[in-house]
Amino acid sequence: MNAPHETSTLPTVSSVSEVANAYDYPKIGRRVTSAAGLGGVYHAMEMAGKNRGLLPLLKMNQHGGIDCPSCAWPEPNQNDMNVVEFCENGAKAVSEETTPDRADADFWAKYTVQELRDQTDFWLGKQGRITEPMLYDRSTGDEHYRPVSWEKAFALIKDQLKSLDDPNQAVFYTSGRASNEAAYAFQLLARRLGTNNLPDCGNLCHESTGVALSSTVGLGKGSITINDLETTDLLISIGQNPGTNHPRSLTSFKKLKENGGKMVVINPMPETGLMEFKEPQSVKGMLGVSEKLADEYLQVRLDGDRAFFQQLNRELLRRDAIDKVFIEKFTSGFDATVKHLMSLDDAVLERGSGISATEVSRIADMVEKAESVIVSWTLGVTQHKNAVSTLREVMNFLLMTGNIGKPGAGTAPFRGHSNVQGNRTVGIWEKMPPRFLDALQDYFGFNPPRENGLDSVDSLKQIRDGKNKFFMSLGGNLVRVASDTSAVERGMSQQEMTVHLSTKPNGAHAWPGEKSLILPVRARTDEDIQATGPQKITVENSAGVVSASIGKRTANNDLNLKSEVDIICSIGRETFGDDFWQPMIDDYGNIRNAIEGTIIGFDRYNERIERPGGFYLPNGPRQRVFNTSDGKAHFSVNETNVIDLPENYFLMSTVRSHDQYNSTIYGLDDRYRGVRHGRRVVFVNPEDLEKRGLKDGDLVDIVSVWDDGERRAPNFRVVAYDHARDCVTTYFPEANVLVPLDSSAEESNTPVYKSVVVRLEPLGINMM
Ligand SMILES: Nc1nc2c(c(=O)[nH]1)N[C@H]1C(S)=C(S)[C@@H](COP(=O)(O)OP(=O)(O)OC[C@H]3O[C@@H](n4cnc5c(=O)[nH]c(N)nc54)[C@H](O)[C@@H]3O)O[C@H]1N2
Ligand SMILES: Nc1nc2c(c(=O)[nH]1)N[C@H]1C(S)=C(S)[C@@H](COP(=O)(O)OP(=O)(O)OC[C@H]3O[C@@H](n4cnc5c(=O)[nH]c(N)nc54)[C@H](O)[C@@H]3O)O[C@H]1N2
Ligand SMILES: [Mo]
Repeated sequence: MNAPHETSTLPTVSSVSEVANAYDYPKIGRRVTSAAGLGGVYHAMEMAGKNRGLLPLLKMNQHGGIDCPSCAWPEPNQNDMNVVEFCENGAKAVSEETTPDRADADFWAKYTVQELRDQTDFWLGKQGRITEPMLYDRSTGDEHYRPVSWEKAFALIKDQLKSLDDPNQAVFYTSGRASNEAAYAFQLLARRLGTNNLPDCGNLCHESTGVALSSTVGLGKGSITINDLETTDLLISIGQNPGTNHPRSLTSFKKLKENGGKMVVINPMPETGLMEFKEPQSVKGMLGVSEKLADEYLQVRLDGDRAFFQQLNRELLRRDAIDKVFIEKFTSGFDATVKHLMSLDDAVLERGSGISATEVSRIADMVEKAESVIVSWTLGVTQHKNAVSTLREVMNFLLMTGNIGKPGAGTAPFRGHSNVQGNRTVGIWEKMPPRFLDALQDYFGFNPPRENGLDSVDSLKQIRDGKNKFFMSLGGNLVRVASDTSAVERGMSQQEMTVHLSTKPNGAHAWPGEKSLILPVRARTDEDIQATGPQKITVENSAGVVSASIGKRTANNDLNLKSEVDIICSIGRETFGDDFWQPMIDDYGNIRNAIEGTIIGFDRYNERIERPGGFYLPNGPRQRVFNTSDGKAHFSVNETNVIDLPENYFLMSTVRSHDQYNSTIYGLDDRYRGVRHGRRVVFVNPEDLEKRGLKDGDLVDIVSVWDDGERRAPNFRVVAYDHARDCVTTYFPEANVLVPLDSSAEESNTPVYKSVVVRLEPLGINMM
């Protein structure tokens, strides 16, 4: 057996006091069981006040203001806007950007790269905004990053790009916070160099959604508007924790309930934000009165959603509760689906989902009564081995009931990063269609590469295997958020050059290539003035609405930062000498003209973003137009694939706490799950604890077993929790070390972060 793949920097411990010294020390208390409310706004204001971030907050998500850099939740109609349209976690995101703390030259002089490796992401992020460009050069023997001029930084990147034998030795990664303008410039840089290696965080997130929706309804995006959500008869929410990750959606859930709609929640954990709600801006909410959200809660087994939708679809077929007119007119493949569904075994499906026939029948009753149904989902569905089939089964459900392309009905994948959907629209994709590449060629006059590039997982394999020379990251923190942490760390540092466009220090900076540049950027909240005056940027939300965002002047404007567009286009200008780069820096309207000239749906782009609320991109499924091979929406046949566990093993999911934004750790609490002061916790059903001889408070190592050896994440405190049986949940990114790069979903290649087979190995220490 190979050596365990553990994170090298974590010590093992043998007593409670050692735990307290070596790790954060989680304490478990009472859960806060209704989301938002005065508490939420109080927490938000507290952080904002401390960090002088109040001004940007008040302009957040308003016309002429800043689009919130946190999640991709759509803005309500301008008339429905609240005076303050932001949530606690949006406030945290803004106050992280507007922080007065500085990671300046002294900070980088104080810590060697090795010392940075020993720090947590929480500590790194708390050091504050990076103040000037920094260079690390291993060949000098100096173990520190040192200040470097922008000119020298661009010249070094030019030399490196010119020295590659093959442009495919370069990888250009994007995190979904980048604006449409920065993302478009970034894909142009990669394709000008000659590679389609444009992985993005979307590969790790909603790729399964994109694949399933494109193949069934011909567009890889959701079909609903915010108004649909608020007026639907029935919302089925699967695998999401909106109280933490899309808090502004709770206002729409509440409107849905006020309008008489019902909610079904499918989740292995009864997440606070889905069960009860207090609206911070209403009198009742201020008085602390909470309202019930979920009408039905199904405690599904991890990866059990496919089996559940097969149970439900069978039940609806048995009842003949289907929309025959819709099926006949708009779909193909129905008969094969019926035949397959009817051949399945109820007992196997029930074992797969953990949901009883009685529960299925109750949900079928609700579906039968509803004139319109929406299914919403996020990562609890997309990050499994057979996630694409699960979503195709969800589509079978919506298609057989005719719930697509009519008011109050359709698909609602809640996107992650605030502009992850827009990045993809404007060309951040390793396999953009030939139509786009042709348009790029016509517009800019160079010949873009035609073969597909690498997605995130395949890029990381190339990096791990020592075959990649240049890595550039437009935001994000791929080292921390990817699978197989230690292998990725080693791979990153084997490269000739790594370049990070970042706001604050993060784990990726601690694993530099031979040469490494940290190029500090203006964030979305910062004012951005170029030759033609203040610049706006644009973003697309989960509902396909494109709107503008303008930063405001803050103390950060005095730092030696550049905008992402400026940095990327300057690299393009210096490296290739083309005359199209500088005008794009001087006026971002020129980038929007290029987007309009190369991508469908952006006519009169510069004009239409001036409208309050922006504009909708075309959406076929919303109009029952299906851009598939036969112009119909496709039914599909999906295998059941129940994961059977060896004795004493669990299925493990990795999720976000309430105090984090992916690898940015805002704080060490997760008050909705009752956790304080720590993150190394694993939530387990009390009956499972008893069955396996474990107790609440036990310290355990989490171990996963693979063909190439075991992977171990040490020292997690067991927390007895109302969790689906035989399944456990812990936090990402601490547990990413347990997932091999090779464990990724069929078709979408998204890492399997939510159904990892693990055992819990007790260390003989109890922390109660
Ligand atoms: N504040 C804040 N906001 C964020 C983020 C953040 O880190 N912090 N991240 C952003 C990003 S990039 C994204 S992609 C989104 C992520 O948004 P979410 O998908 O809400 O994020 P997770 O925390 O991974 O939560 C997954 C949920 O799915 C459930 N789940 C896990 N496995 C299964 C399963 O097999 N079946 C079902 N039915 N449920 C399951 C978990 O219990 C949990 O409730 O949020 C975005 N918004
Ligand atoms: N186990 C497990 N792993 C997961 C997931 C999971 O659920 N479980 N979820 C996956 C998902 S959905 C995603 S999206 C990825 C997240 O992957 P990423 O998007 O790569 O990671 P983030 O942590 O969001 O990136 C944070 C960094 O972005 C930089 N940053 C912040 N704002 C800006 C800005 O305005 N401009 C620039 N240039 N940089 C900025 C900061 O330096 C910060 O350190 O993680 C994935 N990994
Ligand atoms: Mo994401």
